[in-house]
Amino acid sequence: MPVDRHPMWESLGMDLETHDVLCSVLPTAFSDTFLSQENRPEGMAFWDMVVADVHGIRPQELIDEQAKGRKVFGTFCTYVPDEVVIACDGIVTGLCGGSQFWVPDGEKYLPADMCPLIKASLGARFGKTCPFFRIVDQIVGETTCDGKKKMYEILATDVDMHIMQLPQMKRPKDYVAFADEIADFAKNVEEVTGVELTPERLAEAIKVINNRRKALARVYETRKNPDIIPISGTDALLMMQIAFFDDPVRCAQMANNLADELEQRLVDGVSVFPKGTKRILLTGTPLAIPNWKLHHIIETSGAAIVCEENCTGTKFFTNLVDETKETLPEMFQALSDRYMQINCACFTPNKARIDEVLALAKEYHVDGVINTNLKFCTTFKTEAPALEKVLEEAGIPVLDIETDYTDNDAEQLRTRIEAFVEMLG
Ligand code: BJ8
Repeated sequence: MPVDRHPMWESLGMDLETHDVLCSVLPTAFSDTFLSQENRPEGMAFWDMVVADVHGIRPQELIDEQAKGRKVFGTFCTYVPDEVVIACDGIVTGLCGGSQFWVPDGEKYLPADMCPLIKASLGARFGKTCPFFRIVDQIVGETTCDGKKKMYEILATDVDMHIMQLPQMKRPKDYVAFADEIADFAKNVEEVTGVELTPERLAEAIKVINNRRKALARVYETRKNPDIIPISGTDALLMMQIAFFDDPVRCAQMANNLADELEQRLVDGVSVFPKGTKRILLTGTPLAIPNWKLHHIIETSGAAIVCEENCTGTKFFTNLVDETKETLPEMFQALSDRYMQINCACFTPNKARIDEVLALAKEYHVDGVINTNLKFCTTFKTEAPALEKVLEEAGIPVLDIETDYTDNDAEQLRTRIEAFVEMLG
């Protein structure tokens, strides 16, 4: 018997009627996208359970922890170091909106020609239709793209915000500056949580988040096998999307269990796609939950996604934080050194992303790359021609796609993707 979450949502001041509409469409979207797949790993049962009650199970856990005095921090970006929050006994939850459902409420405050991720995120808060946005004690923003920066100003009229100043270049002095910014962030987290940050606490938190990275990387490692595809890209994406919300220790444990199963699948020769299925690397803007659109279209058009080079993919777990540092300043620098290696299009220059895509295309034995861009994300869009040029020179076919959260272009996308897959031979 499913638990009735309405009393909890009501206590959060949510718009119950509108939220019920969202709750009524999600199960169909989930079942069409996920349950229609064959031969899914058994380990996916955990993520299926979480997503089946995505606005219930985890929000209730967060509320229970708040009742014990813990604080919840909402974030929008993979540059925000979870370690600092965890070290002060805080909890981190991702907030990026991935549904068209929230966009109209966002457009009441933002220009229509803004990226849907930004509009959906603001809409989720101001429309009172997302429990995570209602629960958070503080939202942590960052100076990445212009749209997000301006959205944070509007959010700040409604909720406590802390903004991290992220450098936009990667010179040695920028690495130092970001370490300094992390130190300021730590002071803020100490104030909000009332917990003093000690080197011992931060060292432990660094290990926790590194363990999560290692576990997620293990799952991805199995996707590099050139002959067997042990998990669909759609399922791998779901694991990644929920990693932003889940407790990091449980996330690592579940991902390790899944990796065990996938490694066994490689031994047993169990593949979720027939031999010869074209292997795709997806790169570009992140895919916030429940944005499953492209994965579903690609994987029902004769291809399999074997790697996501984006923030809901490799960028989230690649590179570990050095665990050997002993003082807080050294640890802040170690955190900066790891986080500054993320190659977001907000940086200039950002050639390292292109090098990374090329390297991953080889590691994952891909037949083609799909470069996807959320409409009106100018930074990622501007990088597309340079990326295409490098891939084409390396003999790797590329398809460039721009889309939003609506289904209006689904058929057109399917036609283009099917033609691309056919072209791969
Ligand atoms: S590190 S990709 S999570 S900023 S898609 S909101 S960039 S207009 S999400 Fe991102 Fe951090 Fe970069 Fe990753 Fe702006 Fe583009 Fe929208 Fe974007």
